Order: sequence, then C-alpha cells, then structure tokens
Amino acid sequence: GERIYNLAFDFGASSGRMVLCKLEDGKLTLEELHRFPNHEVRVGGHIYWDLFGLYHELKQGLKKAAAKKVPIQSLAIDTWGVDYGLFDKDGNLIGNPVNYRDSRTDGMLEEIGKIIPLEELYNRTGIEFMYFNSIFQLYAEKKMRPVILDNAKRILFMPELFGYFLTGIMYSEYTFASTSQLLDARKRQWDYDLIEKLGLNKEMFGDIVMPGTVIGDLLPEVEEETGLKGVKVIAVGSHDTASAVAGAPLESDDAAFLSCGTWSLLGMVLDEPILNEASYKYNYTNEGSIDGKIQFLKNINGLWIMQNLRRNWCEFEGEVSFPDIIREARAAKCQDFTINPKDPRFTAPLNMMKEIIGYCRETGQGTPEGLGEMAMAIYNGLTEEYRKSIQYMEEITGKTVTCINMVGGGIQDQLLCELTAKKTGKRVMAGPVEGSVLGNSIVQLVAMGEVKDVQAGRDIIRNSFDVKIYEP
Ligand code: ADP
Ligand code: LRH
Repeated sequence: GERIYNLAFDFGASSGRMVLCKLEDGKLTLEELHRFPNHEVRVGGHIYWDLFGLYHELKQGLKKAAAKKVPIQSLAIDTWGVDYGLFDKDGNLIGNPVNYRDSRTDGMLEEIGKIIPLEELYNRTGIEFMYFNSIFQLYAEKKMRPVILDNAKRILFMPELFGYFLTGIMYSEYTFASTSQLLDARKRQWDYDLIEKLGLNKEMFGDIVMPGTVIGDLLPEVEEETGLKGVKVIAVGSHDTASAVAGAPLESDDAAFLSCGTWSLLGMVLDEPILNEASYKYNYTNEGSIDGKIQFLKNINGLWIMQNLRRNWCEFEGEVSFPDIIREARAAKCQDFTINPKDPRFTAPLNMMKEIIGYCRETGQGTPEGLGEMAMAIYNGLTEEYRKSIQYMEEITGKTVTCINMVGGGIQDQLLCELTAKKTGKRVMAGPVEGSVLGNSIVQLVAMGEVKDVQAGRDIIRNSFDVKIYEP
C-alpha cells in the first residue's frame, strides 16, 4: 500500500530523540534515527539548557533522515513544558534559555500573590502552582534581569524556538502556551489582562495556533545544510505531555493516563476545565490538550529522582543501568523505605543519594543500605503519590478510574508498573513507550489530511502496538 512518512522530534528533559514514523496499511511503525542526552548546564550560579547543542542534534537528525531517501511529508517538534527564549526587535535571541529547575523563581509565588490573589490566578488559568511555571520565570526575569525583558519583543517557547530556527516563522501553540500559566483556561487565549497586571509587555505574546496547524517550509539554508527537502513543519501538541496524551490509546473517558518520564503526569482528558474549590485545594492542573480538550492532571516529581540516583551512583560507586537498579531493588533486604517526592530537597540536588538517605533518617526510618534500598524508597514514594493523585482526581471529577494507561520511557521499568497497579488497585495498561512521538506523529497525519481525526489516529496506534497489562 501507500507509505506516508513523517518525523517526530521529542525533546525530554533527560534525552531527545528523532523518530521516522511510517504509516502503511493502517499501521504505524517507528524507526529511531537519532537519540542524544539532554544536559543541564550549571554556570554563574544558574542552570541553563544547551539550546544550540540541542539544535545541532536536531539537524544531525535531519541529516540522518535525508540519508534514508524516503519521501518525508512533514516534521514536528515537542518538548518539555514551560521554558522559553526571548527575542529582540530584530529577531535575535536575547540570552540563553534558563532551565526550569533554576532557583531564580524562589519566592515569586508570594510576590505574584501580592498582585493577584492566588485563588483568582488559579480560577483564570486553571494551572496548578508549580515553582517553574513560565509566569514565575518571567516575573523573576523582570525583577532580576530587567535588561532582557526591556528589550524583548517576542517570547517563543522551546519547541517554537526550534520551529523558528528551522522556518524563520514565529508562532505560539496552544498546548505549550497553557503551561505558562498566562492563558485563560476557558477561552484558550492569552489572558492579556493578567499579563498587563504583572507588568509584562503583552506584545510579546503572539497569536495562538491550535495543534495540527501547518506552519511552513524549511528555510533554504536548512534544506541545503541537512539535505532534507520539501518537508512541511507542523505545530502539533508541542508540549510533550500533550503529545503523550494524544499518543496514549485510552480505552474510554474513564481511563487515566500516566506519562512516565522525568516527570510523572497523571490525569484524565476532559472537554472543559474544572476550576473549583476542590481542584484548587488539591492543586490540579487544566493544561491544554489536543482537539481543544483539557488534560486535567497532577504533575508529580517523577523518575527524575531515579535518573539522578543512577547518575550519582555511576559517579561515585560504579556504572549501573536502569535494569541493574531494578534488579537491586527487587533483591533489597528492606522493601519499606519511602520518600516524599514533593519535598523540595529532591528538586535539583547535587547528590540525590545524600538526599534520599537524609530524608529517610530524618523521618525516623533508619538508613537505606545500598542502591536497592534507595531505589525502593523512590518506588514507594512515587507510587504512593500515584495512589493519592488517583483518589483526589476521582473525588474532584466524580468519576471512577477504570484503568491507568502508562506511557513514556518509564514503562520499561516493570517494577514501577507492577507497583503502580498494586498500590493504586487499578488495572495498568502499559504502552506504548514512545507515547509522545506517536501523539506527535498522528497530529501531523491529521494536519496533512492523511488521517481523519485524532481519534482515528489513536485507533491506528492501538492496532499497531502491543500494550502490557498489569493486574492489581
Ligand atoms: P524524558 O522524556 O522526560 O526525558 P523518558 O520518557 O525518556 O524521559 O523516560 C526516561 C526514564 O525511563 C528514565 O528515567 C528511566 O527511569 C526509564 N528507563 C529508561 N530506560 C529504561 C530501561 N531500559 N529499563 C527501565 N527503565 C528505563
Ligand atoms: C514533562 C513536562 C511536564 C512539565 C515539565 C516541565 O516532560 O513537560 O509536563 O510540567 O516537563
């Protein structure tokens, strides 16, 4: 049959990947062409991203794609949320994008609370209070580095930065914009009144396009450098979580999704935001999703803790892989240690082992011995958060969750999937791993008129990939 190809770039906080997606006879297949680590860069007391290093990797991916010599229709980019770059009047980037874990946002919630009551801020934007939301980053920037904001004429969020470098076109996409906490959750448009109240220049925030919009062509110099020609650039659900939700083959409206990467995003898809006392109290978020829907979810500090345990163990004790850690955890003598992943000490520590041990000691649990017991403390802490989040979500929505559809790199961790089913008492459907890539790809297919709608795209995903069931 006919073969349709597109390219999905998915930049996570821990790694980036470029995948060649092929649709043939109603089935999607994936070929990973390029994968690279994403590092935080600590310098001058701040934490940044290596933006141009990432753009370099993106172009390496495009070169590999060109070398495949297949007709590629389109490409799209999704990334982690909230981070951005600012441009001057001539279209030049001012400064290097800051990593959301940077401590410049400390105290900004309280500052903004003096300008607008936090409950009102929640009721307008529907976004849970997370220290790193762009609203807090921008406000910190206004206070601490005014020279940048004074000269900024345009804000572009992470995926849009790459889109601009590739096409020369500036755009703002709905799902990502929602993570800024500057969007009106009901209208799905910038809340200009809020933006002005904060003393930010509203001209910086451009017209919003919905996921599934064809943006344009690659710049001639990009085509020449990479050898990739005639490919359309598309705005998809450019927030990785929106793409992950699009790519999760949810069995019904009562199924929850759990996107497991650096963060754990646990929630449900709704038609309209829930903005009431309960959602405010439990600090649930109403992010923009594809098809103008809302992904009602809880942001849980996730496998970030495991990534850093692994990194530090490799630095100080010797090389270990994730499967090694799982084996150690299963074999650990004490299975009961637990941490609270929400504790700020786990946000950006230099040594995660020290924090896990410190937490366990200070909470009277004794000292976890070795890699396995530390890993168990993470598993128990995470799955306990999943359990509570499901319980609160059922309370807020009045729904009963029938099943949890886990997607993302974390589902390769069978112990995590098992414990999630056990702790929450819900059936777990794990798969596919590359949820964001698939969501990215099907929204491209819809934009190019190859697939009727996102629902039809989800059916294709269901027919193309196996899921693994874990009973509680
Ligand atoms: P992000 O997109 O946020 O960078 P991913 O979705 O790639 O994150 O997920 C990364 C996580 O997946 C790692 O932190 C690790 O916990 C888990 N993981 C990756 N590979 C494996 C593996 N082979 N076995 C078990 N877990 C794995
Ligand atoms: C997951 C994610 C999450 C955001 C965080 C910054 O990768 O996009 O949805 O809250 O990163």
